Amino acid sequence: MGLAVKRFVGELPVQAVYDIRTNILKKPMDIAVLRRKLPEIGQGHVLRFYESMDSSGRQNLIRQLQSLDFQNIADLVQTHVRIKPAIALPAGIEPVIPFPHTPDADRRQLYEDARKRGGEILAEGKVGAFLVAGGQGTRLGYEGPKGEYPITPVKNKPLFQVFAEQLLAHSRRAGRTIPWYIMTSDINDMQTRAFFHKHHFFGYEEESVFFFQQGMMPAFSMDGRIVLSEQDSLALSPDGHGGSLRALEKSGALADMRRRGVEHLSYFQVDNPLVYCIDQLFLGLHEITGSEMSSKTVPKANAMERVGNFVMGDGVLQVIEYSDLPESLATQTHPDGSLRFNAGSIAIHALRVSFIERLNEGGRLALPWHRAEKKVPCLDDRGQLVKPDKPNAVKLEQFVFDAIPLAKNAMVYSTERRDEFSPVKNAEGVDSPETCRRDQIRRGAKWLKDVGVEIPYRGKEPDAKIEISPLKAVVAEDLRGKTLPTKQVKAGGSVYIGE
Ligand code: UD2
Repeated sequence: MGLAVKRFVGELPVQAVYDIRTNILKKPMDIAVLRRKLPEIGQGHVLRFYESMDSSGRQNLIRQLQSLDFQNIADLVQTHVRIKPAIALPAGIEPVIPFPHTPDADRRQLYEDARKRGGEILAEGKVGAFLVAGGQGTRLGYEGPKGEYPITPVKNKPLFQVFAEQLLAHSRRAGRTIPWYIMTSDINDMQTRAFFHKHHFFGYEEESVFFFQQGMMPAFSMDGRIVLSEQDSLALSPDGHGGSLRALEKSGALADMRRRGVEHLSYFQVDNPLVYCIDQLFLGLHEITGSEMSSKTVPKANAMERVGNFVMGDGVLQVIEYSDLPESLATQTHPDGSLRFNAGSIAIHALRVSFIERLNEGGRLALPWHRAEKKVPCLDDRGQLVKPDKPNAVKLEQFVFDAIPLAKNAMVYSTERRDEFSPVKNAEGVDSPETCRRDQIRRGAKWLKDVGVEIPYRGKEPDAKIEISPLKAVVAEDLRGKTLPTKQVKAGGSVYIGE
């Protein structure tokens, strides 16, 4: 039986449904209303075991049902579950030309102005940090919230701490605390909050951290019936990072931003400790170009790398996910052998708050849904749990990058993988804790070498564990002119450059 626990979406209890169309709190649907409404949308079966449940089981199921948008579910069953919607690729797909990492002569002044402007909007309190951490982390095989995962090479700091320290360093520089919005989901919200409390928010100002939960979507059988995972529980999973743009509105986070005067969000994912949570130049370019949603790209590691592809589709900037870009295009090369479609998405964005508000106008977030067929354990008609050996259900998610084609002046900026991207996604192999720690050491070694510290190498790899605290340096330049504890790293040694 599920536990009946009071959970909160932002500041609002889930049981109270906030209607963004009317701006009023709606009375939650009670069991009598659910009994009437569920059959109307073909989902009456979810109450099949209701009579035999204890009160905590009943409360759990009702709470889950109250959080769903019934009309949306009825529509999606028709358009995305019973049928597979065709993937609508644009007719003309061309490569993008991003803003270069290092400016050419024509852009030198623009970049200088942008860096300055980025610093100004931070000092004016117009920037919030936005971390999406609602996902399941299934591939990593870690039980708790992914942000708890210890990832730094010397101190084993968890991902959350890496971000907190970066934001603290930027806040000190800006002369004010940067508001930090953290999206969790029903599967990790309480643990995430408890982890921050246990660690005293890693030194960050608690009042400036705003947790909120994203929505959950049920899995559907291929014929469109919501799957039950227990008698008192739907088979629910987070509604995708695109759901963050709805959850920001529903939770009151956007209203909080308006109150504080936050106009831009710096968006990043929980799995990449190399990310620059705040990047003055990128934010400045985003602001100066009037872009409503900006993105960072890196050249792809190979044609089939599992990252989205920035392309111009029928003249509009967009991301085509790795699984959707036809292989014939993904593998196209220039005469020199380099990839023609080479702009990988590393899921780092800047978004205008006014843009997110616009996307939510009319009460339904204007992003498409993506369908995936999955193996989902489910109850059969007698209430017995069945573990399928082939995909038996449809899951639906929204992706944040689908907002890009809807944004005015959307901008892409090219950066270096070794500086900003090494996610932890898999337990082993590519994008694993091992490769991520290696890349943190490589970056740390490079930063130290640039300021004259001697680094031992074994072949091409630094032969030492190296970690630089974000409180000491968030970018390489921060080390210039600073006193360092050592001028020479010992072979096989371990060096931590703290504050
Ligand atoms: C994502 C992108 C991919 C590339 C890559 C870079 C998708 C579909 N693809 O791949 O194009 O940019 O990242 O690392 O996104 N999350 C939530 N709620 C959800 C789902 C995800 O908060 O409902 C968060 C999750 O906690 C993580 C991030 O989004 O921080 C990435 O999610 P993922 O691991 O599912 O994305 P992935 O690796 O397929």
